[in-house]
Formats: sequence, C-alpha cells, structure tokens
Amino acid sequence: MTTLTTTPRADGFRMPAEWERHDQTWMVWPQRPDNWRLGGKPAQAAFSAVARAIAEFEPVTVCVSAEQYENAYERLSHANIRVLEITTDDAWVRDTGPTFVINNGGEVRGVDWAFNAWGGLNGGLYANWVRDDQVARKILQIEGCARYRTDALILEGGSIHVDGEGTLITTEECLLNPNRNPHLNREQIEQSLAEHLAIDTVIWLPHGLFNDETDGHVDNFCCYVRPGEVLLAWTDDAGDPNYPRCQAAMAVLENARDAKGRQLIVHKMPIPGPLHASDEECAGVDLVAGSQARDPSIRLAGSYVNFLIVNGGIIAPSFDDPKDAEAQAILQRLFPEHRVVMVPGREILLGGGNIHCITQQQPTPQNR
Ligand code: KQY
Repeated sequence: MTTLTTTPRADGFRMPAEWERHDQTWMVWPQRPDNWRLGGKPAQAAFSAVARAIAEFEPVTVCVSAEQYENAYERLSHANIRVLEITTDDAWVRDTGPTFVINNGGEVRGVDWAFNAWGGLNGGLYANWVRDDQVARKILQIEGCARYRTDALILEGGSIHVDGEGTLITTEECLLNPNRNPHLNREQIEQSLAEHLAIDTVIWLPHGLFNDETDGHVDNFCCYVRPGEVLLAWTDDAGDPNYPRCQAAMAVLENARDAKGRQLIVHKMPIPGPLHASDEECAGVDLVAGSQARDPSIRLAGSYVNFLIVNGGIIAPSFDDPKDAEAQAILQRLFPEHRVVMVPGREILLGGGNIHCITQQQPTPQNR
C-alpha cells in the first residue's frame, strides 16, 4: 500500500464533518473477556443492534476475529452489512481506525494515528495494543486508500470533533495528557492537527466527562451538530462531579470564535443517571493485570452526546433512563432532516464508551 511522507493539508485533503455523506461505517466485533462481560455475548447483541440500525441508512463493515467470524457472520446477516476477518485487540474503531480525509478531486485517503491504548503503560486500558495499532492500516489497505502515518503523534479519533470548515474541538485532559505525547506542547499538537486534518482553529475544552476512562474524549462530552453549533453534555446539579466540567466547557465555548470567525451556539444535553455497573455486571468481566478493573462504586461516563451521524439518520444510545425521551427529542429538534434512532447503549457503556466510539465513518469521495 502507499504510505505517504507528505501531509494531507499539503496534498489538498481535509477531514470532512460527520454529517457529510458517507460511503459506509466501520465497526469491530467485541469479544475480549477482560473488557466485555460474559465473554462479550451481551455486547455482541448490543453491537449487532447498532450495526442493524446503521444499515438502514448506509452500508456497514464489521471486522471480526477468525475465532468469532462464523458467529458474527450469522448474527449480522443483513443485505447492507459486510463481515470481514481482521485481528484486533478490542472493538473501538473510532480510536483504532483511520480518520478519513477527502480532497476536491474525488479521492479519499486516511490518517493512521499512532495508538497506545489510551495512555500506554501510564494509565492505558490494556497492556498490549500492537494489533489495534494496525487496524487503520488494514482498513486503508482493504479500501485501496493511501495512508498518512503519524508515528510522532499518538491520537484517538474519539478525542476530536470537526466542523468540516477548519475548526476542531478537543480536550486538554486528553490531548495534553503526558500519557499521550509528552514530547509535544500545545502549539506543536495544534500544528500537527492543522497539517493532518486541514484545521485552522482548535477549541480546547479543559476536561471531558467525569470518569471517562479515555482521559476525557470530547466525543463523550461535546460535539458539533452543524457549523457554528455544538451540543454539550450538561448538568445543573452543583453536587455532580460533572458540574464544574460543564461550567468550564461552557465558559470556553461562549468565548470561542471558530475558523470562520463565528461565535458558537451551545445546545445543552442532559446527562443520564448517575449510572453504575451492578455487582453482577462487574463479576462477569475477567480480571487481567493491566486491564481496566470494574467496580460498582465507579460512576459510568454515560452520555447521549456519544451518537453517530449517518446518511439521513442519528444513531444514539438510550440507557433505560428517565432522560432518554428528552434526549431523543433534543436530537430530533437539532437534526430535523435526520431520523433519530435510539439503540440500547448500556452494554457498550459497561465496556467504556458508546456508539460514536465503536463506529468510524468513511466519507464519500467529492468532486467539486
Ligand atoms: O470510548 C472510547 N473511545 C474507547 C473506550 C475504551 C474503553 C476500553 N475499556
């Protein structure tokens, strides 16, 4: 495959917004028993429901191990779902897959960020991540897309959101965390984002959601809904550990100007819960040194902001929570031309993320 030594921006490529048209969405089948309870069986049902929901709007490719291939193939039987055998360490393709970039000449390429399992040996979530670091390369090779590799920059796709018009939102908690790129300062990271995604302005929120095991990925806390408008997870409860995080994010967003000079409109999304794993749910997860321990006392970082935009649809998590209906109504108001589909997200949350984290959109080539 072609691995380029230039940068996307120098070659005329940019990262499109998630609402721009997709050719397909990628997913990875969950199975590792130290992350997914009961050998991944409840998570496999949850991922299947997500894949089927997306497949009503656009094609889906699900990557699966040789061991689970037959099971996934049978469970994902659908005209719009393709199942491919690919070895991985876990199932978070938002973070391990490529960030696709497009140009005006009908070409799609991919950025293959270096990956260290959300912090390497300094707070990372599992001890060996070599196969996950290969996922982006494998996907780009399958799709025949040229690849940009950032050996000097560790980054996960869930730590960034873009408006497709030159602005990126991220968190200091994640991108400036010493367990990612201790050799780079804020300006150097901004420079690398500018070169790889064609970004002119970076908006830095101080934190992500409380207890997010990714060190505060923005995709669980705040996202774009259209250029100039963002959706922020929100609580008015001053006793909630998310309260100061929401206040600090709002202060940044209210004072920000995007790459086009716009002041942002900030919409609020309630936070479900507080949600916790049960004793039984925690007991179903294998204990392995170096992997994330599960405990009912640990608050789960549940969020309705962790949704995926697909062609004509919004695929969002529900939590069997009293706020589910309000969340759906907010999303439908913000996306009047999309159909909002809520899919149970608890099993995905128990593994440490949600629908946006387990999906990666591949944009349609554009000729302008
Ligand atoms: O939320 C994500 N983007 C990834 C979460 C990884 C959790 C592993 N236990």
